[in-house]
This record gives sequence, C-alpha cells and structure tokens, in this order.
Amino acid sequence: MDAERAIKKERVMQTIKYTFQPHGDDRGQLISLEEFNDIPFRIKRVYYMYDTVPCVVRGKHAHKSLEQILICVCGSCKIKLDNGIEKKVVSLERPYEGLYIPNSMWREMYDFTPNTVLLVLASDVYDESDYIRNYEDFLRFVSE
Ligand code: T46
Repeated sequence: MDAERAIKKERVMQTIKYTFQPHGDDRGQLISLEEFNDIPFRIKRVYYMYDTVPCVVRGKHAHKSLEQILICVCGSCKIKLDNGIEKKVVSLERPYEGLYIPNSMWREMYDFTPNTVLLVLASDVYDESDYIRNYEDFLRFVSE
C-alpha cells in the first residue's frame, strides 16, 4: 500500500483503520480505491449489506485466509474484533473510513443505524469452506 494515499492509518490489533484521501471540490466528495495502492490485496469480490434489521448482530465468524476492507458508505456500525487473545471495538462512521480485517480474526457487526450500507472489498471469491462459524473452533484454529 502506498502510505501517501491514505491520510491516516491507525493499527488496532492486526487490523488497520484507514482514513482515505477524499477528492473534494465544490460539487462534493469522491473516494477512489485502487488495489495494491490503497487496498493491500487484489480485490476479487465486492459485496454490500443494506436494510439491516435494527439490533441485529451480523458476522459472528472468522476467515481462515480471506482479507477484507469494510466501509460504511452510508450510515454507521460497530465491529467487534477478536483475535483469540485480545478484543477491540471499532466504529465506522464516515464514508472515508475503511477497516482492514486480516484472516484469523473473529468479527461481529452491530449497532447499524437505519439506512446503513456496509460495503466490503474482499481478497477472494465466496467460499463457505473458508469460514469458521463456531467460536470454539476459532479458538482452536488460532492456537494451532
Ligand atoms: C464477513 C462479513 C463482514 C453469498 O452467497 N456470497 C457472498 O459473497 C457473501 C458474503 C454471502 N453470501 C451468502 C451466504 C449467506 O447465505 O449470503 C448470506 C449471508 O451471508 P453471511 O451470513 O455470511 O453474512 P454476514 O453479514 O454475517 O457476513 C458477511 C460475510 O459473509 C463475511 O465474509 O466477513 O460480512
């Protein structure tokens, strides 16, 4: 990643919270993200969640090898992160913020405001066998 392209990089355990560089003018704002320049992996998949039911908790899993960047392009949410030893909560509240989550990290997304759109850039295509959906299995996986 070209460090000059992100305004700020805040490390939270093995995750990174980016403040991306907006290209603003008197018409408004624009964020551009390029793989390897702004995003530390090849983007093989993009997905987003919307119409999230209030009070719901999404995620509750880890990935064996997938890396992702989460961006609340509209609204806000919180992400609870757990590497099996430490736990942290990160808020995504602005469309210019991005959270990089590496593999082997349990995540739970919650406190979605109405109309939140959570955009995810992923390093690989969808593969259910990459998921660890049981917390005890996750703790075993990270301690191996
Ligand atoms: C993650 C967090 C941040 C697909 O068919 N293709 C896809 O690319 C995805 C992501 C999901 N699905 C199907 C699988 C389930 O039947 O969509 C349904 C909902 O998926 P899931 O329950 O895994 O959604 P979340 O919000 O709990 O988790 C998602 C991602 O799956 C996960 O990789 O890290 O967002």
